[in-house]
Amino acid sequence: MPETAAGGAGVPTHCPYCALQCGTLLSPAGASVAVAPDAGFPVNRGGLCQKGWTAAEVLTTADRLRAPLLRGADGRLAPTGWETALDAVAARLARIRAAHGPDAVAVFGGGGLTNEKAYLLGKFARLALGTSQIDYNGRFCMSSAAAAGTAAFGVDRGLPFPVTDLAGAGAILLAGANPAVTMPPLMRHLEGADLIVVDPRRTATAARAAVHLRPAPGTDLALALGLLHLAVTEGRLDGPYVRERTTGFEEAWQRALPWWPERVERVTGVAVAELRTAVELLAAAPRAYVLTGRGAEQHSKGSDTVAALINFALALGLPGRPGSGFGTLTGQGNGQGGREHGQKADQLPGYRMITDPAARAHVAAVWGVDPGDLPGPGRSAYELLDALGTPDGPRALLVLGSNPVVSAPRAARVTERLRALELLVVCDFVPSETARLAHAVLPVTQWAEEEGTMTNLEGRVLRRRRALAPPPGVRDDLQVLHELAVRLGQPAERFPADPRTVFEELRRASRGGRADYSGIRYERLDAGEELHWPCPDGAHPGTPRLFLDRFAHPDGRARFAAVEHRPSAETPGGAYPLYATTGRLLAHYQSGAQTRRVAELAAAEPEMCVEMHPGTAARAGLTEGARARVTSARGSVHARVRLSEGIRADTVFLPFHFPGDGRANLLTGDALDPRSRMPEFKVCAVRVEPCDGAEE
Ligand SMILES: Nc1nc2c(c(=O)[nH]1)N[C@H]1C(S)=C(S)[C@@H](COP(=O)(O)OP(=O)(O)OC[C@H]3O[C@@H](n4cnc5c(=O)[nH]c(N)nc54)[C@H](O)[C@@H]3O)O[C@H]1N2
Ligand SMILES: Nc1nc2c(c(=O)[nH]1)N[C@H]1C(S)=C(S)[C@@H](COP(=O)(O)OP(=O)(O)OC[C@H]3O[C@@H](n4cnc5c(=O)[nH]c(N)nc54)[C@H](O)[C@@H]3O)O[C@H]1N2
Ligand code: SF4
Ligand SMILES: [Mo]
Repeated sequence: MPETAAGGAGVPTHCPYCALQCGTLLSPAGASVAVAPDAGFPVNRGGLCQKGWTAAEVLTTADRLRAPLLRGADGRLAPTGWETALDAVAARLARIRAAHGPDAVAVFGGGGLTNEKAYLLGKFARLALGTSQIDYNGRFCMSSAAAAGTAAFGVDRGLPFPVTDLAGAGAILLAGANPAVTMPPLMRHLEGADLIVVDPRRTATAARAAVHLRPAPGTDLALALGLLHLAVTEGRLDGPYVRERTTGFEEAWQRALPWWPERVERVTGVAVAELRTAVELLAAAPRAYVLTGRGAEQHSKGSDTVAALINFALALGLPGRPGSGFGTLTGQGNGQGGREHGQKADQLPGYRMITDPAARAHVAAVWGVDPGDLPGPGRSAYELLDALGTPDGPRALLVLGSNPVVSAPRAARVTERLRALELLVVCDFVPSETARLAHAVLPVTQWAEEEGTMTNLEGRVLRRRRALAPPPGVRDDLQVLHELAVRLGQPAERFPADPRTVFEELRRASRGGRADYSGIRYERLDAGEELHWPCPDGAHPGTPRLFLDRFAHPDGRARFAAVEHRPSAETPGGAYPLYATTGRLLAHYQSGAQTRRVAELAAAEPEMCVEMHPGTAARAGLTEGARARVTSARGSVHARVRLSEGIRADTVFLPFHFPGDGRANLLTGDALDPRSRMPEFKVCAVRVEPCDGAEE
């Protein structure tokens, strides 16, 4: 067993939460395990955040699901045996499919699932159910950056370089990312650089910045056009790089030309002098990076915003230059791998497009079916949820690895649609808010109880290892898919339940695709090899750095994009005078299904809060700690006021980690990015008022 920093031993694996996938060592501790950081893993170098340290607590949480649940005639969920539950679920899926066609059954996956689970889930949907209706929560997370990255570079890998490269940078622009809260151990790689943080709030990350640009929510596209404008007019364009390594500069420049700095200041609220400083710091640094997070991406123009930031980075000659670059901080534990193996509506494994005849032929051959048997593209995540239980929409839904009652936009509508289903099946290890609505709940294993692989934000493929026997009564997600597939008439060997066997098939399915895993094997990972995809054969060392010689388009060049600024779907005015934006707190993860069950984390952030400027609060008659009602055109949220001098006076911020009437998504709307279908989580118009006790 490897040594921990403290000299102990343990099973090497990775944190169950975010895409940093910090290395951890698990050692036995009573009925559970103790977590220690793995000092030998370069990404976290011995660091963990509070969530990582306390992750083991969820393994033994008091309300852990330990038996399948079926909703009975009395309307209550009651425990039952596995055979009964699987038979009932399969029979009802088959009945709905037979009566209404395969698209009447749908699947919703997650970016936290291992590569093996994501792969088998996509195969299960396309073959066992025969449905086109599968998408996943990564649509809410990475889709805008993925769309823009693919268009610009020919391939979407969040960071096309290892995080350790960031340590050599002189300047780093962080557009809408708050890693001091969302990936704390990443900050150690950013210590040497001047940070330029773009965020409407003075976050913990902004507090460490050389320059903090504070645009109004939803105006990053104008800001990025202004940065490109300044880069050119200040003589900072890297002409030789643009000529040799890119195409489309002229068209992009024509769009940026009218975005002179004073106009950008009027639209964004960011002072001209600060814009100039930002460009100067990035252009003057011998090594520099532009990185994006959800703040710039979760908009109805998120993919154009990322494209505009890529344009700026290309103008400075950063992408594909050693020690410099452009990247996106992927969010969920397997946010990267989760978008490569076919759980997305428009994709097949290997990051192939489902509409591409050659891709269909390749995957169909690996699956032993006719390409004509594979369905076409389905609805995107929000469109799928919005269609549930409607006359043309799915009547049954299987959820693995998401809690959309809390995390989907326009949550009241989505909850109503989930309630309208004939059959909702949720695989989870805790009774999430979504599981509580289900007709059948199937209890599954957790990270420390299972084997598999994850792909972190750098495209590095990692082994998740079992350190603990699962409690009696729970099964692995792969086993559940296997059992259901067999009951739906599939040959057993087509749906292996063993992760290694699934990975072997995934390798073949990915061969020749954009995300090629064919040279990666458990044996190589277990021997300590550091493998980043693409890794096209068994002797290939993997690709930690992409684009050094060429971009992934056929001509080897990166593409500038001609993009225009446009307003958000909803802007403040009238009855809703403030911007509301949403995001994360340090102590909680996502919908909170896991972290709200950890005592220390729940104590750190026990309830919903709204961050607002003291002046804005005073005008609304609110003080620190007061209970407030935040209302948008969709609904109201109750939250405790948290004052901050560092947030724009026209903006309030709400975390989305809380359930019930604390759900930030009761406020958000259904506007989608036309290209990525990303919801506009980061902008809606609200009013904030005191909430009298009677309402609570
Ligand atoms: N503690 C914690 N860590 C996490 C997670 C978690 O739930 N909790 N989730 C993981 C996942 S899945 C993800 S996707 C990542 C997300 O990681 P981040 O992208 O860092 O997180 P967010 O808080 O969603 O958004 C970042 C910042 O965007 C700002 N912002 C809001 N609107 C705008 C805008 O219009 N423009 C700009 N420029 N900024 C804006 C917010 O104020 C916020 O500080 O975190 C991962 N890590
Ligand atoms: N307003 C607002 N809304 C947002 C965002 C925002 O910034 N603002 N961010 C969006 C983003 S970036 C994301 S990623 C989404 C995330 O939101 P969700 O998709 O809801 O993510 P989680 O809360 O992680 O939900 C995962 C669920 O699956 C379970 N689970 C975890 N691992 C497994 C597994 O291996 N198998 C199975 N079967 N179950 C598992 C967990 O217990 C939990 O119930 O939220 C989005 N929603
Ligand atoms: S930063 Fe992310 S991966 Fe690391 S310990 Fe925290 S939640 Fe886990
Ligand atoms: Mo995410």
